[in-house]
Amino acid sequence: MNDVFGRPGIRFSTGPGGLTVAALDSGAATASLTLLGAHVLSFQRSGSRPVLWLSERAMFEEGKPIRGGIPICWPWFAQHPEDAAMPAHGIARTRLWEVSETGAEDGDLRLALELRDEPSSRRLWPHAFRWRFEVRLTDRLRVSLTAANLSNEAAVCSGALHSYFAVSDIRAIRIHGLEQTAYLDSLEERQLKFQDGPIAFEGEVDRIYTDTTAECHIEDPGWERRIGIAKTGSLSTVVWNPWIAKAKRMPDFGDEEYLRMVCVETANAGSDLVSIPPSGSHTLGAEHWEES
Ligand code: TA6
Repeated sequence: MNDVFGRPGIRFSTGPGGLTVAALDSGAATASLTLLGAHVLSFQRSGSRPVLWLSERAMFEEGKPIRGGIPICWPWFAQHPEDAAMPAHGIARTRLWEVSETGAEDGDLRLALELRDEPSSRRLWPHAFRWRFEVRLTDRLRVSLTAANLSNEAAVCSGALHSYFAVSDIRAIRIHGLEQTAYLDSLEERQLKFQDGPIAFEGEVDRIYTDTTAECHIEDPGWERRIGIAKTGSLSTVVWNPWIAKAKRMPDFGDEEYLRMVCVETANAGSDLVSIPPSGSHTLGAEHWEES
């Protein structure tokens, strides 16, 4: 793979679980992703702490989601809208993607992967599709999912770039950008509520902020930094921390790890659905950076 797609700053190797992992080093930052789920595993500015969080108990097995980094939740978010027996968060994150393109110019690295429909996917999602996931690394990380609908009927989708961020202590951080925004509380049957000030955490939080294109910032006093999150093609922002009880119930999540992570997800969820017409496409994009 390195013969075809290797570039200065982009190398492929065999990683955990025997999965193929791409390591990117732009000089200003490093990142890595696995072909399973086109899943970004890490992003870190040179000389700084990791921006993304990855569970120490993450599993690396085809068919299973990886806990942390940026899971691609597509073409549905959370439970399937009609069939609860379907896998949570869609089919993109548990399938093997193929590298389609790489590029490296002056510390600006690009890597693209693609996933096409096949009989096993059409049993779960009855549309022909071509999904392309692109990663760009400078001192910032930019990711985008472009979903092309190759079928001859509209495809109604929801989804998320489900980013897990590393924090010093969930109890000390605040999330800015969603003040004065309505949200659906997933802990209370998606009851509609309203966010007044910055988001603080004193227990499990699982919220779909709706009809928002806002840029968010995670303010982390413990590590004296802010993490920036900007987005395109997204009308929802999902904020999640499992807290104590839910963390204990997840086998791929350490009991104390809830203290060191928070999800701020670039999404279209709840009532913010995306209808992709035949031969049309939709792009969901997220940009992450660190300010110290
Ligand atoms: O981030 C929102 C959410 O839907 C939570 O309800 C929680 O289930 C989380 O995603 C993780 O889902 P997963 O299927 O990866 O365990």
